Amino acid sequence: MAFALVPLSFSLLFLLPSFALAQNGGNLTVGASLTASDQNSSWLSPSGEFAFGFRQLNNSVDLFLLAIWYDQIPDKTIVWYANGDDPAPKNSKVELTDGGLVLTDPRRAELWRSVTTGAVTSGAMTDAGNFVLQDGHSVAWESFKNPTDTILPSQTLDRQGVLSSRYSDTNFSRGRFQLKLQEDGNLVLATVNLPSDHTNEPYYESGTEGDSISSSPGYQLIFNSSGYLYILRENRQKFTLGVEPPTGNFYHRATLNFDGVFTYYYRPKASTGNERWTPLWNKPINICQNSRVTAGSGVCGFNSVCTLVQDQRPTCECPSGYSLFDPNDQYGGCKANFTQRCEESEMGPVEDLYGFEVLLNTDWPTSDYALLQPFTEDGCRQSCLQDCMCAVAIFRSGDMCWKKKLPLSNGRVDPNLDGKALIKVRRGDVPRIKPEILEKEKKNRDDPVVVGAVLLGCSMFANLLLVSAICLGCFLIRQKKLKRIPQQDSFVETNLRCFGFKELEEATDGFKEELGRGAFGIVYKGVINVGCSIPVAVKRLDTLTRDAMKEFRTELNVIGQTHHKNLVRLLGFCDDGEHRLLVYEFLRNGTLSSFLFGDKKPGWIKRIQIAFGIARGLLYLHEECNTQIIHCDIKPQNILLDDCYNARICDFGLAKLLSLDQSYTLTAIRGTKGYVAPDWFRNLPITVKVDVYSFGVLLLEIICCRRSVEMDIEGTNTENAILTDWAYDCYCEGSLDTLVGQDTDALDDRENLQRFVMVAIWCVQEDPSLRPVMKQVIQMLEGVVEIPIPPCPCPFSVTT
Ligand SMILES: *[C@@H]1O[C@H](CO)[C@@H](O)[C@H](O)[C@H]1NC(C)=O
Ligand SMILES: *[C@@H]1O[C@H](CO)[C@@H](O)[C@H](O)[C@H]1NC(C)=O
Ligand SMILES: *[C@@H]1O[C@H](CO)[C@@H](O)[C@H](O)[C@H]1NC(C)=O
Ligand SMILES: *[C@@H]1O[C@H](CO)[C@@H](O)[C@H](O)[C@H]1NC(C)=O
Ligand SMILES: *[C@@H]1O[C@H](CO)[C@@H](O)[C@H](O)[C@H]1NC(C)=O
Ligand SMILES: *[C@@H]1O[C@H](CO)[C@@H](O)[C@H](O)[C@H]1NC(C)=O
Ligand SMILES: CC(=O)N[C@H]1CO[C@H](CO)[C@@H](O)[C@@H]1O
Repeated sequence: MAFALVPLSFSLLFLLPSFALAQNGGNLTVGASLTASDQNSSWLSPSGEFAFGFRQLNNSVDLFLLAIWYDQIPDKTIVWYANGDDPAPKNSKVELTDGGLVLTDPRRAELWRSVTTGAVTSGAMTDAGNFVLQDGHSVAWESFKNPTDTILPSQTLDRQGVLSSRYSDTNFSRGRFQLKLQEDGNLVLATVNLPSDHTNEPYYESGTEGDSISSSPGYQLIFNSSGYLYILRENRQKFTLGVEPPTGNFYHRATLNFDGVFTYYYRPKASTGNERWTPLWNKPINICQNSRVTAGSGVCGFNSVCTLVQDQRPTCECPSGYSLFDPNDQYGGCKANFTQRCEESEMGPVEDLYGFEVLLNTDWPTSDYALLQPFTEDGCRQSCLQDCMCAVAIFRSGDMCWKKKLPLSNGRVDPNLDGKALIKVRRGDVPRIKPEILEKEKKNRDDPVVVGAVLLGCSMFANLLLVSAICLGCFLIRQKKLKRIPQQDSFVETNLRCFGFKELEEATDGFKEELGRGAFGIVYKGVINVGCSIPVAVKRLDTLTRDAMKEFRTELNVIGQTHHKNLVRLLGFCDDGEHRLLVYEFLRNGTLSSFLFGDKKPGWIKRIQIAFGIARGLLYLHEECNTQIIHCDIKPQNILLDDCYNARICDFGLAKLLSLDQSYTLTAIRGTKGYVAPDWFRNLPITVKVDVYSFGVLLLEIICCRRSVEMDIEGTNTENAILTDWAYDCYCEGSLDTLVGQDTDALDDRENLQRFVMVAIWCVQEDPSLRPVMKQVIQMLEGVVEIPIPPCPCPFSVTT
């Protein structure tokens, strides 16, 4: 209880002075007015949390925006605005009249007016952030029913309701994106063809239009007062958007950002100095790679290329030879700074006039007008060069040449493209090479690469036998309590517990019992006390580089938001001076490695269940959690087993930190033919397919109960040394018996066995584009889809 009291009394203290301000804006009568000037002029809500009034526009000190904002946070985030398209000059005035709110400029010309029903008698700024005009006892107008780009708790959006983005972070004119609850009940995000209202095909759909047979159509978008954002269907069922919001003393908002991403944010109400708006989830997951869009320019405007950066927000960049239409508007599209005239070919060889810049894995999927196939890259270049329509040629998959015309639309970086864009540029008046872009391009590709270090992970659990978790139940209850209490220093923006270094030093008895050694450092056994003692595994990351240290909290947020029964739970962390540690739940049944390769071969059914568990965990990381996580180090030492032999993936989400650590280089993994996908050595982009590869290897190990590489087979049996090769040979010869040895359980279940082997062979295809994604893997494992005959995993290598 002591726990609960501290923050409560704290927040009371916090609120008291605010009540004193209440008389200001709680209840306004007709005639009240505000003037736009350098002085603060606003009406506060009774608690003082929200303010209505004038805000000076950043880029122009003499222009003002009539807005509603959070008044008690330093950045005073704006949640509603009236005159985005018509900024108000200094000394403009907003007045509460019986006809509603009226905004006029100093010459009394009307800039904006609330369209009101009935005669207004009073107005008030509420503590929910809603500005309400009353007509006697009914509502004549409210800002909640006339939203701009943000929706707040206790606000709803009816059918045909729209959120409209602003033009840029600081320009509140109507922007290029719109969120709408359509008449049919579907919630969609779409680009708008400004200055008209026409929207293009949606780039996100909730799929709640209902089909009258199995599902009921959406009726309202509801942001309820506990922070849940969901679509209420006609039959009262809820379709929840995104993940559960944190409970406690937080502000919540969901905003259609100016770049088209609809993001749910939260931040602690209490000010500790370094809190910020933390994105909890966003729609769509990847705004750049939208396969459905066919019309419109795409997120970045015409001729531009979209790349996803932090918090799943897009950035846009012009290819070389192109420059921004509006140098101040990164998202406004690009223009070519030359035009190729078709008559030019008569002026001499086109080769002298034009050349190509290459961008890897870049595509404008909706701009092609011709496909040449089969075709060589040289042929492709020649063909585009000679063709005055051709602005870009995409050469992909080894034999396809797609010719594209201007304007190029929906440009994006797509790591799965397996190809390159040849961008036609004019020689002479454009620089031959634009190193920044090529360099940047390379960086983007390398980004998810977790070089090296991939190797050790949490093999520490290997030797481990149990210590009992007597009060697990007690812990869970405790955890729940902890979650509700927003203690300033105990949590990052997630629900993770923050430990002091001293505390963990005590918990591990001075880092006494070592469980194992991983890529960064050592893992120790510990016991933390949260009312009762629970065993934990404490991972020390003391060798992080400076860059990685900066990323630490970001990554924690990602990991802290994961929640799946096939993942090891992160309970807390320590970020204290020089020390960075992670505190995981402790699983006492050891690693998959010790389970599979121990003395006794474990049962077939158990093994199948484990394989499914791992597959589901990976599917979650790849597709279902808020931020896509590529594990990059799937291997049996990184799979732990809980009391019920459920597979639990550990060490996920650390890949980013490892990649920042320059001391781990590619060479460190070279030569270890094991779980590492060949993509790593080929300088191919690292995608989820590297995990699929590792999963394939792991699946074979689970089937055969042997390691992927048997180092100590000498002389006699070397052809079996590499499990993937051997398995493919056995599969081709139809001799699955050889593969599983004396495992009668497996042989009795031949159908499943055969299927599992086929899936594994698909997963270990050397060509990443041939490998299935985890969703398909699971469908194939379950037998709900037919599995095609897998090709040889390494078509290019010479077989002896
Ligand atoms: C606001 O003021 C008006 C006029 O003084 C009064 O009639 C009304 O009851 C007040 N409303 C509230 C909520 O105090
Ligand atoms: C304006 O507001 C700021 C911060 O809320 C305050 O420090 C300042 O004194 C105010 N200025 C006037 C003229 O009220
Ligand atoms: C104005 O600019 C400052 C710094 O340039 C920035 O921190 C602030 O958020 C901007 N304000 C608005 C309303 O955009
Ligand atoms: C905001 O952007 C629009 C569209 O580009 C432009 O017309 C307007 O002048 C901008 N407003 C401000 C205040 O910069
Ligand atoms: C908000 O919605 C959630 C999820 O449906 C529900 O659990 C909660 O009780 C609701 N809160 C309120 C205040 O209605
Ligand atoms: C073409 O664009 C580049 C930037 O992309 C610029 O540096 C170059 O000067 C431009 N050339 C012409 C002729 O406008
Ligand atoms: C290796 C190991 O610790 N196995 C244990 C896994 O969990 C079951 C059930 O709790 C125990 O019976 C095993 O001994």
